[in-house]
Amino acid sequence: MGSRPHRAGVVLGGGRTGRRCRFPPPPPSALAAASGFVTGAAVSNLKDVLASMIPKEQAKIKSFRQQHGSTTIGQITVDMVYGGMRGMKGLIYETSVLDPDEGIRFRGYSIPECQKLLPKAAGGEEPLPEGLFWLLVTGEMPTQEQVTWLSREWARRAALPSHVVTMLDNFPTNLHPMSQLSAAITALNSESKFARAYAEGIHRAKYWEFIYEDAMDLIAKLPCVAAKIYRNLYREGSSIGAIDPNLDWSHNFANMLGYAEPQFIELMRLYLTIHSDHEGGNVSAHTSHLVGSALSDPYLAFAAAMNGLAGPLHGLANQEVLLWLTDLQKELGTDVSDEKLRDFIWNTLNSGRVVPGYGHAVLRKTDPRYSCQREFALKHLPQDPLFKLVAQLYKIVPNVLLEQGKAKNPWPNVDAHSGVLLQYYGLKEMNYYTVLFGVSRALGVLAQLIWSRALGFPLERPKSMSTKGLMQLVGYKSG
Ligand code: AMX
Repeated sequence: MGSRPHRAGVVLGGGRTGRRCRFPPPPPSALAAASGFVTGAAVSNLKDVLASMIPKEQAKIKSFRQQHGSTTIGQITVDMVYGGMRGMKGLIYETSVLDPDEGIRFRGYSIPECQKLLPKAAGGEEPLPEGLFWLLVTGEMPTQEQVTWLSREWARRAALPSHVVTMLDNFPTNLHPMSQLSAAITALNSESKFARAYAEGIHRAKYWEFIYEDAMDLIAKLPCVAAKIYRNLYREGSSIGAIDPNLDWSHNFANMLGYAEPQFIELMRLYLTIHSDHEGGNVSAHTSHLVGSALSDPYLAFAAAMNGLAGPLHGLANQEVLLWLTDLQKELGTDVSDEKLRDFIWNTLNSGRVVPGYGHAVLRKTDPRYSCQREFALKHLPQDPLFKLVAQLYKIVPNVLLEQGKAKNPWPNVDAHSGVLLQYYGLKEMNYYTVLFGVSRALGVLAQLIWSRALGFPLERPKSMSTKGLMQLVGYKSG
């Protein structure tokens, strides 16, 4: 694996039966930008920026570990071991930190701060995910030029190898979009520069450079894979068309999906920014961290992450929310009293199910990712009946969950709102929603994967115990 020569015959998936669309060569302006240093003052080539940062970070951590390597940072209780390791401080994840009350901070910046400070598209108001990726990788707010460089760089790397297109075209229509996404990402590892370099015996100090290349390639290709899945399943296999190197990543993605409305493109920019990262312990981030620690290449590590994201308690919750809302509307109609909603929620709970889109393993307040989507809805679709229902549920579900007294966090998470916005613009295929989450999640977990290899993190291998061993350890006496 990884030692095959790079394929020349890459295609940017055409229709299922139609002509394949060759990836157009970028115009000279894009090539100039892709060589970096387009600005004069600020360096625009992300790899150069990283190369200058990494030795300093390595030295900082070395010195820290020399001083504090044996300092204790917490206690592990028996409940934590049985309770999914909640609250256990067990891994380093540099790109973002989740505060239970305040929500996510990307390299120290809250979502409202990112919305204000990250570069926007011309005429746009929402942040560009390219900027967020730059921020996650470097810890610095990027310039407009740096973000433009990334857009062009990703456009340049977007082409899919023909075997992945063929594979996607041959999947049965009853294969879930997330399974298709995961399988396609796994198959993309034919392109892994890291796997090839490792097979050739690359020095470990250079790992990060190849992880960086794979991360950039994978992020660039993901919208093409995702759009191909969408068109095969819901648009009769029509062509996704060609990438325009002068457009940003989200705009190209929206075009390939077949959505040209400017407001939808803005929604995509916001959506792909806010779903990117949620510190390191969530299932998708932790999975990519774990699999990557075995030096599996970024394609394999990210495919594993997507299998975790496809779980209904994690990313699939956005699909579950829309299914639940659809059931609710089918049963109760659109104009529903608070009392009837309460009964419906209680029925869900009493039938042993969770209320999707509510609760969180770390958060203890309303998820700011929910709040910023609510703001978007209030601005652009305040009269949408489904948005009104979601807003009504926001007033009722937390009280019911509090009354039930089980959920530690009765407040909505990101998934309670995202589908409502998508359906408003016509993207009503709810089985597809987690794929959009997955495309965004690449930004966070791959940014971290670059740093994990740059900082030389070892194979992850926690200690497991049997119940018998744990009982002996703590001196348990039965009866
Ligand atoms: N509806 C009903 N019960 C809930 C609940 C909800 N939304 N959230 C938590 N609970 C229950 C748990 O199932 C658990 O019940 P148990 O004691 O009978 O097993 C109890 O409350 C305590 O759970 P917790 O400590 O508050 O939550 P957790 O850390 O174990 O789980 C999560 C967190 C997200 C899995 C849970 O809140 C949940 O299932 N929510 C609904 C699914 C969802 O929205 N997931 C998306 C999360 C965000 C994301 O990753 N995309």
